[in-house]
Amino acid sequence: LTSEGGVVWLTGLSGSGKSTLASAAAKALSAHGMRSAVLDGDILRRGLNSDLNFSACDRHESVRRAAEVASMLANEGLIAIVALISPLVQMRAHAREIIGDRFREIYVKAQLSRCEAADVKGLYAKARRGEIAGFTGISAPYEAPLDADLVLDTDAQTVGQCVSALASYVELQFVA
Ligand code: GGZ
Repeated sequence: LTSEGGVVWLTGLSGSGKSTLASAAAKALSAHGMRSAVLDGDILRRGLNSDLNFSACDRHESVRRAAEVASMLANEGLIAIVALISPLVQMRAHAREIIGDRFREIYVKAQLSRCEAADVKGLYAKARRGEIAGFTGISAPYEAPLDADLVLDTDAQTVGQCVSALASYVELQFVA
């Protein structure tokens, strides 16, 4: 399959499953002969975004940088799979502005209570103890998308189901 290049932008709470779905979707697309690249917020923050903190202003900047890189990748014909909390509507609107008509917003939907109960990295507990200031969902806002292009409900569906839904969606949207 030859893809035209595009960006699927995964937004959701910490622990909602964005990173897992992004890397599994990349594998699924590669098995179908499509080239993709994952831009994961957590990983970007170790390098490209290592100068940024979690203030609204710095989060906005991290979104802007990821959008610029994703746009370049899409121009090269790749599917850029972005996994960033990108908590505010305005931040995602800015990403859409940068990327243009190849941008698709994917809501990785999970109840805060479930993300917090699983607390894979122990960050929610730290946030509740006040050891992390401005933690998304606890002490900083998350604005769920009202008009996402695709919703992946990770509470109701298995990882496998979400990955197939995402891979099928990408093929439908971006394969010439
Ligand atoms: C939210 C935080 C915070 C705060 C550290 N708020 O689930 P994780 O742990 O592995 O991934 C999260 C990551 C969020 O980075 P992003 O670049 O995706 O966020 S944003 O788009 O809002 O810029 C989380 C961890 O960093 N983390 N402190 N205060 N998540």
